[in-house]
Parts: sequence; C-alpha cells; structure tokens
Amino acid sequence: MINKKIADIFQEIADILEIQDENVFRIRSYQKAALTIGNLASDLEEMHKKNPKSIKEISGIGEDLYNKIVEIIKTGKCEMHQNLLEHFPPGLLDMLRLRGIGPKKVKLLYTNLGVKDLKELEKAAMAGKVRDLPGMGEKSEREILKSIDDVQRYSKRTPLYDAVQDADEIIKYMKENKFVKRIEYAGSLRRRQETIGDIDILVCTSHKDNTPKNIKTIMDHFIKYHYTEKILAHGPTKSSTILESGIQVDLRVLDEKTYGAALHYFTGSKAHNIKIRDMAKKKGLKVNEYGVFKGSKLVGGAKEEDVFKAVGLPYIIPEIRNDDGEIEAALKGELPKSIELKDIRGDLHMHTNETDGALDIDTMVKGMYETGYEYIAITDHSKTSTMVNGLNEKRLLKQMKKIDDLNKKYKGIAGADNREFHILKGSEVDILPDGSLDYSNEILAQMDIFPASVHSRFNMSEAQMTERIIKAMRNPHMKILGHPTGRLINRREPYKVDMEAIIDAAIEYGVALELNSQPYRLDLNDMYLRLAKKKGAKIVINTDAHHTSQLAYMQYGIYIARRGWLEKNDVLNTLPFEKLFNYWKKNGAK
Ligand code: DGT
Ligand code: CA
Ligand code: CA
Ligand code: ZN
Repeated sequence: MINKKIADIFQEIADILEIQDENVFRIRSYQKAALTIGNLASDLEEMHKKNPKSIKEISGIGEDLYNKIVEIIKTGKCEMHQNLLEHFPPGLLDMLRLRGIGPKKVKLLYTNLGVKDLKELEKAAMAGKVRDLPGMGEKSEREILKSIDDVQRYSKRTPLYDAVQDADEIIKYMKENKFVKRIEYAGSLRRRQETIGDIDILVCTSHKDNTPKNIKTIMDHFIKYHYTEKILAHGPTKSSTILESGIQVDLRVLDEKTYGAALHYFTGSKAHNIKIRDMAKKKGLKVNEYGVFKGSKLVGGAKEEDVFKAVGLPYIIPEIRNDDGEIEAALKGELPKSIELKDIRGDLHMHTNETDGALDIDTMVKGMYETGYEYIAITDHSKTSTMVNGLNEKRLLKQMKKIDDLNKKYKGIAGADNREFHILKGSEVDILPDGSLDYSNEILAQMDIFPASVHSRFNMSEAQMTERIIKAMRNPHMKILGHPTGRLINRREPYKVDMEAIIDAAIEYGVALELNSQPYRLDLNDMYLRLAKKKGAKIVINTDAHHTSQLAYMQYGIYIARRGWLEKNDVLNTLPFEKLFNYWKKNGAK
C-alpha cells in the first residue's frame, strides 16, 4: 500500500520543519495528514484511480497536500521533501528513531553539542556531555545509549548471550523434524566469540535418511519457524533467514558420513581452517567441508577428530581455534587443559535488593546453596553509589549480622547433607576517583572478601585511571579488582586504562582480576585474560548476579575463560574454601 510511504514522507517533512523551528501550523498540518493517511482503510492509489476528488474529501487534506499525494503516487517522490533533505544533515532524522527523542530534543542536541548523527550522539553521551543539557540528566543519557544500541541492532554484531538464546530456541524447534539426527551450532557461536555476526546451524541426518526429499522437509520446516522475519535463501541443502531479533541464521544439512569434516569447517575460524588445510596438503591429503581425502578417496570426516588426526594434531577445543598459536601449541603438546564449569566452587560477587539486586538476601543465598557451591560472597554496592542505594556503614554492619545468622542456619542444612557452605561478608566497594576505597580500613577489615570496582568518572585520562586503580590495589585489604575495564558490549567502551600495568600491579599486590560473567560485560575479555595468564596473574570468575536466574551466567564466564586459554589453576574460585583463604594469606598485600 502506498499509504505508508506517503505518511512517512509527510511525517519526515513535519520532523524536519520542527527541527528547523518552522511555523507551528504548517508543522501540525503535515503531522495530522501523516496520522490520518497512516490510519486510512482504503488505498490512496486506488482512490486516485477511481475518483481523485474523494482524496480531497479526507479531513485535513487541502489542495496543497492533495497535489503532493498525487505527485508521490505518480513519481514515488515529493520534490519539496527532497529539497528539505538536501539542506539538512540526514543523520538528524535517525536520532528521531530513539526512544524519548523528538524534534525538540534533536534540535537541542544539534545546536548545543553539534551532533549530526547517532555516532556523534553516542560519543557525546558516553563522554557524559548530554546530561548537562536543559531537560536532560544522567538517566536520559543512559536511556539514549541504550536506545542507540537497539536502533543499531540490525547493523551491529549480536552479543553472544542473545545469539545463544535465539539459536537454542531454533534448535529445539528443528528437533521436531524426524530426520534431524543431530543438530548443533558452528561458526563464531560455537567458538563462543563475544559477539556473533550470524548464527550457523548444522543438521546431521543418518546416511539412509539423506535424500533430497527428506532434506526438503527439513528446509521447509526451517523457513516456517515462527520468529522468521525474512527468508534470504531456500536451497536444497542450505537456507538462510533473518529472525525478528535481526540476526541471520544459516542452516545446512549434512550426511553423517562427512558431518565431522563439515562441523570442523563451519566452526572455523577461517584462519584456523586455512592453516589446517595447508598442513593437510603437505601430507598429501585434502581437507574441506566434504571430508578428508586421499586423491579422490574419502578417508575420514564422520567425526571432527578425523580432521585433526589427519594432520597429526590432538583435538583442539572450538573456543581457541583462532590461529593465534593453538596449532603450534598442539604440535608441541602444550595445549591448555581448559577450565570447565564444574571446576568452579564458589561465586564472589552478587547483589541483593538492599542495593540494585532484585531479590532479598535469603532468596539469593538459597539459590546459591542450590547450585552446589562451597562458598559465596554477598557484595552489595558501597555508600558512594547512591544511585543504586549503596549501603552506608550502618546498613552494611546490619547485613553482616544477618550473614552470621544465615551461616548458622546453613550450617544446620549443610550438616544434614554433609557439605560445606560458607556465606562470606563482602561489598562491591567503589574505587573512588582518587584511588581510595569507599569504606574505612576498619570496616574493610571486617569483610571476608570484596571486589572493588570503578563506577564513576569513566572519562579520566589513561594515566589517571591507571594510577587510580593501582592505588586502590595497594590497599592491603583489597583482593579482587571487579570488572577491570568497565566496558559494556555494544554499549559502552572500556575506560582508558593501561591493562598491562594493572596486570603487573595485580601480581605485585596479590590482587586477583575478575572475569565478570554478566553477558554484556564479559570483562576481562579473552585477550586480556590470556595476557594475564601469561604474566602469571590470578583470575576470579564471578556472576555479579542481581537475581538467582543470573547464577547461570557463570557458564558465559567459563566460555570466555576458555577463549583466554585459562586452566583450572589460573582461577582462584576453583580452590576449596580453606585453600582459597590460605592463598590470600600467603599472597596478600605486602
Ligand atoms: P561471524 O558469523 O562473523 O561471527 O563469524 P563466523 O566465524 O561464524 O563466520 P561465517 O559465519 O562467515 O562462517 C562460518 C565458518 O565457515 C567460518 O568460521 C569458517 C568457515 N568459512 C567461511 N568462509 C570460509 C572460507 O572462505 N574459507 C574457509 N577455509 N573457511 C570458511
Ligand atoms: Ca557465523
Ligand atoms: Ca554464516
Ligand atoms: Zn560493578
């Protein structure tokens, strides 16, 4: 229907006129026309064909608007609209797509900050420049950043966590087809990269079922998936769609006889594949997505291991297939013995509804107990974080008392099933801009453990930020640096900090670096984790849970830890309770 197009053009005219501060009545007439046409039941093109006069009878459509409607029906364009666009930064209109941003706010942002598009606005908001404008504040600044992220979803890479939700759901749905013998994801998703370009799904059928007719039923089932927004390709063995969430899904169907070779190939990374292929060539073999070949004879490929075996390598986990040393390490027999979820014995960072968590302490502790951990730490925000109702000393001490009671209670429970369960007293203590911690040493000394984190003044210079954090690490009570770079995936850049210097200081002062498992943090990232390990720093993997449902985020921390080549020994919360505290006694501040 042409109505939508006409309504959109009129709305855009109204928006531009409003940003340009034109006559209010003129603006309103375009706005009203856009609204009316948008809600019109009959098609304007049809009306024009049958009885053009009937268009003029629509309320609010005078001679001038009528002519424009006819112009758009005939030419697809409106000259006045085109003229307006020519003298107008086009990015300003994108800003109108943000929640809570109308033409008035766009004008405010444009005239005061000179921002001409979403990118410049994002930069200004991240630098904290938006909050000081009249009618804005910290909250609207945050809202703008969040909204920019939403708008850009289509063009941006999807965070791992979001892609996994989509992929798991579609896999569950695909299993309804009886020819699907095995189904799993490949590509960057299987390698657990922190963001995903598109989802690659591989379906394996038995050899007997691998007929064009059967495969067609799989493909037809796939494109009928309820959350499909667009079908990009619908082929005999490969189809691609875009889901409502905006992410693309590529699905391929394979025969069990060569499934392993395909799984290896489509897991990538591309650079890893190329190196494997070249190694095979040197051995007189050919490796590709169809199998391992000697001449034209298929000599392997049912299992992924066949590919590695063919080139004389042990199995390499997907998370490190990035051609940044894994093949060399495998040749030397020096692959990491990668950490696994079951190695984790405790979680040392979580919040309750005393600050910004969703649940009370009893519920959080109960959820934690049920995970089977040996120890947990309650770490609500400290007093300077007033926006999240950070605990002053009085409330903190009261919470500590409550933890004493809970420990007594759980000792009873733990006694029954003969397991250890320790609830530790802590806080997520703000590292203040001057590098001091948000409670006195006297208070800090009463805590068992606490991550200390930067939550304010992100815009310091690199030297200042590095100095700030290192000064905090010199505090003899500090044992964990929380989310060390402060980044939020797709939403907020890390603050500027010399991470190598931080890692060195962490080793010197016996401070562990946190791997925060919140899906949009994953902070430290894989690259820094690998550097930290190489230098000899210790890591703690925490969930920073604000709800019991977030305890499951530990898995995401583990994915990233594996990508960072971490082993059990690199991660302190794989230690039993006594050993953990002995470690800190021995390696604590000097
Ligand atoms: P993404 O989707 O951008 O997050 O990253 P990937 O790694 O999932 O890349 P994608 O979806 O383009 O392709 C999936 C895998 O297929 C990739 O990891 C390796 C393999 N692959 C794709 N193109 C090539 C190629 O030209 N050569 C080789 N050797 N492998 C390729
Ligand atoms: Ca992909
Ligand atoms: Ca793909
Ligand atoms: Zn925090």
